Amino acid sequence: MSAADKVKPAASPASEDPSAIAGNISYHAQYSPHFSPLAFGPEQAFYATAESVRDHLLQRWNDTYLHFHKTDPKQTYYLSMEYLQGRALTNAIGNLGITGAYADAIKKFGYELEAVAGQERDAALGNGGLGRLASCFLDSMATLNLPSWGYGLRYRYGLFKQRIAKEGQEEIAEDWLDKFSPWEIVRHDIVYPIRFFGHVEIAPDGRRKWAGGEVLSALAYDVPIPGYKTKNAISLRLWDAKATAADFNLFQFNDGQYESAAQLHSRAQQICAVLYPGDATEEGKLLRLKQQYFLCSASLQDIIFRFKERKPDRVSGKWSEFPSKVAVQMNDTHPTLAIPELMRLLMDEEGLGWDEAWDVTNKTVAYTNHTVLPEALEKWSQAVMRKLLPRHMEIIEEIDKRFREMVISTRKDMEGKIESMRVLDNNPEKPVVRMANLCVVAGHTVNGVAELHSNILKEELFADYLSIWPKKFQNKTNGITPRRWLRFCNPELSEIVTKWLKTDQWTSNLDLLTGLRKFADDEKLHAEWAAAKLASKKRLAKHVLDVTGVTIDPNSLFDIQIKRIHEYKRQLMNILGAVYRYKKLKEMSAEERQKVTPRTVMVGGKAFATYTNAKRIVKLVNDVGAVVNNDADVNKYLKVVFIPNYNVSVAEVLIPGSELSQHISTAGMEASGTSNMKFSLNGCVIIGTLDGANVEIREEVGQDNFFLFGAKADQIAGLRKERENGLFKPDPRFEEAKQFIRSGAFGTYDYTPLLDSLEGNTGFGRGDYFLVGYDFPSYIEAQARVDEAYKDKKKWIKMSILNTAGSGKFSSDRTIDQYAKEIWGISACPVP
Ligand code: GLG
Repeated sequence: MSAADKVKPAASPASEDPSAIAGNISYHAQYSPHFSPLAFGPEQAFYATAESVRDHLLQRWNDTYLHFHKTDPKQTYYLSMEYLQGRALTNAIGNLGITGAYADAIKKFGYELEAVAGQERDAALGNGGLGRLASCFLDSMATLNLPSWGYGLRYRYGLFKQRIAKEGQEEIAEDWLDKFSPWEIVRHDIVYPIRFFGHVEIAPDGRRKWAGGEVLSALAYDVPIPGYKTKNAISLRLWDAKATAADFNLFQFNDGQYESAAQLHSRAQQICAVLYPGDATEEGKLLRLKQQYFLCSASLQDIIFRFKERKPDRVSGKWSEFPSKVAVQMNDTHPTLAIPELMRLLMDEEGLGWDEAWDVTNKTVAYTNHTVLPEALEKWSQAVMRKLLPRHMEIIEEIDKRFREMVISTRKDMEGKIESMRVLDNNPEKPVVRMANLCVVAGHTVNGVAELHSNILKEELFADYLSIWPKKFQNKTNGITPRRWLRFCNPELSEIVTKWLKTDQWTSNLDLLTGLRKFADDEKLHAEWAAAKLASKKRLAKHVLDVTGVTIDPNSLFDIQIKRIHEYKRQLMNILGAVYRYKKLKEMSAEERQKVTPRTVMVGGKAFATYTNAKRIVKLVNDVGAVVNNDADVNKYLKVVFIPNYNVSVAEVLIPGSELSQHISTAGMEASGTSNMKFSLNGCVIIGTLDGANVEIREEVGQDNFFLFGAKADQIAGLRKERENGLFKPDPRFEEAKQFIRSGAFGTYDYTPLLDSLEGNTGFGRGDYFLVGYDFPSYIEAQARVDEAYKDKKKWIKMSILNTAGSGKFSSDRTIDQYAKEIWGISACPVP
């Protein structure tokens, strides 16, 4: 039956009355030409509903754009290779305050809102925390009415979709655009040329000019981002790469040379095909660099266009005004090319001299570092850079030269440090450009993402620069949006919080959660809290059954670790712990087992396609699960489940249902972590090391409400040295767990190389670099404390409440407010 058979279409966009909304949905079902008009199943209902919501968003988007245009405030542009937006429908109507109206409207078609919302595919244009952080930031920027936009790329196939097969993880292309995304608005008038390769010429006026090579177009797609309870809606502008009809060689095509006829078209398609294409080959490296430049160039041309658009009488003599109107934030080093690109545009296109262009660039750009892992600090081959971006390479060389001269002339004492501080590493075997150094040298501010991490940046990674620019370095502890990560994903708990605080203002003022502390012993609250948790656990159990076929017991302790799979995050320690637990359970008598706290261990996350050990870990979790879950002796007391294809919408089911979550990285290695904040906010207790934001979470929720174990950051180097010197003595429990796996208890797959990485004192793939062996005993002991604590239901619920109550600091509204005031110098610009 068609939508119009049920509800008469009425084209009244942006109404908040359920009947009018239903009419608008019906209108979209018929006149938005995506599906044939007769069928109206849940999928069609989703797309028509989303398009109807988009009408609301567009209205706000337009009003906001116009308001910013008229008031001409200083605006922030957030440049990020990743955004993990997840689903948008529930979030959009929630932020707009029209959830009830939409639920009623959808009922008129015979559907439930939740089922319709469940049809949406995740926009998964990211990899992990860095991408999800960017998405939380957009939500807070809009909510705080800040003049700010995000820029990114419109990857057709995202990162990848994870499937678990017999051999372990398989990657398949993400299908979020297989139909279409109802949230993006293509802007056919926003197109910029992007050049690659070519050479540098001297123009008649003496300016340097980049010419030749190949030129593609960047086309803008806008995703409106509504703020919570405000009229403001900002933009996430995603660039797609295009070639034009003029690039299509009709002559060749008619001659049967189909591939060469459309060569530029296929190169354009490669640019936005996937996030982080494999970079083992030279082609792969070149493609990644192209992507980065594509994002930077399109965004900066657009930013300059808007700078001029807002005041057309701004003459070129006024470029000094640029930094008072524009702030550019580089999310990690991926958008570093924004620096030489802004220099190039200012000098070659706008005619500024070096000093003036440098001054403008320096006052405009700032850099956030998200990791201290050396392999993640990008370095690009100078040869590749020179070939793809010859003019930028000249500019980078000049930046490097001037930096060296500055240090030599002003800081004699630093001379010995210059080589490691330089932008260029001219090692003749492998000359590279160090992107992080370029960011530090050119940016006005550099920040880390949690206190501990920012201190490591100042004391270690960037210590030499600190003595030159003591004021350049800041901390901005990460945050998460309380809208998506409590209000909308956990309605049961949200209602309880609102009821006990007697206000729902916590949704935009998360510090109010401390008001729960005084009820932490209240039995009525305990009963409600436990009931909400159980409801979420049941929903989670259903998800697990649906995607894995494994039945889990909602009365067992739900223990979750979800994040990208990486050796430093130590999922291997988690699974070794589960293996040890399993072995002990096997050794117990039936009576002894009855005293054990039943536990369901869940692990989820994607392993990068070429990261072999990470993939082995995924396989191991699955293999352990297959044995444990089918072992009738013990599976009442332990289940181990790998949750496939972890993404934002899966997290929205898992986090509310969690009771214990693991944030167990080697201290000093996890810059911040943000899922730790989400868990804690949802009343989940953390077992973790003193790493990243764990340190601050523990401070806020209280040390009694956090299970701490493991070495501290300042011990790690010493422990590694000790190990190198052969002084490490492994605990028998650690040996036992490894030996059990080696014995073949979990199947025939060869785990030797994975386990060997934990053996020996040093060496590539050996030597237990992440100190699993060192921390294992204290980890097992902390887990035993968890088991004991869980037996005391009252105590556990109190811990849970105090976790939520102590989460106020971790709102991304707080984080963004600090960025706005302390880095960007922007202020709120609400649409009246
Ligand atoms: C990083 C880090 C995380 C951090 C996130 C956001 O590994 O610790 O929470 O960025 O700052 N690359 C990442 O995902």
